[in-house]
Amino acid sequence: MSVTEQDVRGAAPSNTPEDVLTWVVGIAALTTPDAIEFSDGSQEEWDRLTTLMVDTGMFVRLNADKRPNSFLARSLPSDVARVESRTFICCEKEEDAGPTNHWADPKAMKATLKEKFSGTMKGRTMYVVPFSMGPLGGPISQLGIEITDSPYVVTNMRIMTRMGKPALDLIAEGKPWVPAVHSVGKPLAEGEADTEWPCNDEKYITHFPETNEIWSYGSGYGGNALLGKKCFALRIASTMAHRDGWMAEHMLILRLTRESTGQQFHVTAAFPSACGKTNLAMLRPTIPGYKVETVGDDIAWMRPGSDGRLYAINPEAGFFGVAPGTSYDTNPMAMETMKSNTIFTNVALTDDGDVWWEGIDAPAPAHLIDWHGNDWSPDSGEKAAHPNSRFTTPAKQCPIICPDWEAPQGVPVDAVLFGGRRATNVPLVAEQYEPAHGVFIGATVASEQTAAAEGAVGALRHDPFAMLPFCGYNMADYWGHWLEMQAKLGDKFPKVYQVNWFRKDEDGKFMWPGYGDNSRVLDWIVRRAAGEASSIDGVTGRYPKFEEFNLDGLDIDQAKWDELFAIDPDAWTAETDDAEQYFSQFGDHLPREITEQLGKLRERIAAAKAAA
Ligand code: O2Y
Ligand code: MN
Repeated sequence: MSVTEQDVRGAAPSNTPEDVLTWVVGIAALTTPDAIEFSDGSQEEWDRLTTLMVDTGMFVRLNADKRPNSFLARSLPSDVARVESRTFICCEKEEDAGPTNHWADPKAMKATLKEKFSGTMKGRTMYVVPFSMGPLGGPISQLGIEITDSPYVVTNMRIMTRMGKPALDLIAEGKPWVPAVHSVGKPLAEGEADTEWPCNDEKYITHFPETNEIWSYGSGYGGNALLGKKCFALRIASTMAHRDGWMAEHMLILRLTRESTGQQFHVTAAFPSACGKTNLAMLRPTIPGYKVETVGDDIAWMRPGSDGRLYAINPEAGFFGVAPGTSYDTNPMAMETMKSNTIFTNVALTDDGDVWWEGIDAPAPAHLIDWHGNDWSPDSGEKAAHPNSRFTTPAKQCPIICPDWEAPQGVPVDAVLFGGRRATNVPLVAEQYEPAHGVFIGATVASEQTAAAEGAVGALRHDPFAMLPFCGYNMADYWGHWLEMQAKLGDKFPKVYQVNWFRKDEDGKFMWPGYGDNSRVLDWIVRRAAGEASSIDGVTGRYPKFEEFNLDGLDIDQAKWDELFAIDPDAWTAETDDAEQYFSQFGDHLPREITEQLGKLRERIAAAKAAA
């Protein structure tokens, strides 16, 4: 017997508004689950669902002495990452999705989804998960409700969002909410046993920006299934922000406090995947004088405050970080955060019930259970943890979480950084010449692909504003929105910086130590914001002066410094030709200011060539 309207009304908390009930009844009629639960976000619910998943084999309970209240899940090899090729923006006009998104006609996609979701929850429980992105009731926060047939999703959402009763209470007060429907796409026949990772080979991650709806089918993993994150907080939120005059960005948020004066500075930073964003979000400075605290590691929602400055919140409540490469050496704060209350996905299991992955501090043990659930030894010849294996862990457990990370009004932003993984051409740091140049810097972000990403290793992928997979509308219109926000805030809009930690020398060695030493770059940026440091005009922007930059304790002399900032005019001519070609796909949507900035860059290259 599948869930009836009476069942929905019986399961719903008494204050559930009629519009929510009507929606849930409709989805239940379509998907025909066997049971229904409204998530309240309680400890009792977490304990019950985690125990249920341990019993069904979806979760392994980790050793309670080593990793209290923590679990391991293993997905199917066909469901290990976001699937950009199956991610759709469904708006009336194709050009509003733009050339960098997969567009689908909303009516046609709704018809497909109706077919796919029909009976998809049979044999399963439907969970109704109210959640808030951002602090509950905050002026920049937004509400949503995810319907899902995956208890894995419910428990992950409890970590990643403010989920349950308090969010439903706000919805009951009449606050707007975004409906999000998720199914793993694996109905169970009468008496059929469930698998450890139910999913479907066919996947649809769909967004309807004109009606603020999300429908996701076929995957149980990460960004495909935890719909508050990439689907809501970036794709749908970017379209809401475009309409309503705010910004939804793929950016970490950091606070730097000067220990001598207590002065605070906040920077946001956007990086494509595999550029060490989580490490920067939890940076341990190698230079004295600063306390660095984490506000967010992945997404920033920003709005102008009453003082005309831009204020940022982290809409999430947890970190969904990549495990491989994370260690006490590379990111001790992440390691401390995930000591308890954490869900691991696709890492290896040690014989004493703890987790292991490539790049963790400990050498590979003689025996592990790998992410497929098979016996593994160091000479197995395969990775024990999947390269995209993850930890889902509460942000509040981070030892350097900023005391204001949940401030409803956010933190005022002093600078915005854009980076990529670039072995050549791009200097360590460059400051914008003018606001439109800042947008040009963001629009030309590109990064070399690593093994963890879809695409050929080493190939350069354009990833404007690190938003390529996450912008819910035409990318060129998004650049136009940035220009409008800059015009609105005038000189209160934070300055933009291009950074590159990954430049290599002729021998293929990294020229910059990176990690904690990136605090030296932040120090210069903060001193620029405070009006204390000067700069030199260069081809790609304003550069720091060698003598003013804190290189204490590093083996970087003037010659090495010059290499870090070297510009080869011919290589940069090729960069501009490539940018021009990339921009051409946007046709009339490309803001005039971007073309102007390309012209100005070409003039600076020509001047550098003439001077050489
Ligand atoms: O593969 C996934 O589903 C997760 S992707 C992800 C997770 C956390 C933060 N950022 C990302 C990303 O791809 O930018
Ligand atoms: Mn991200």
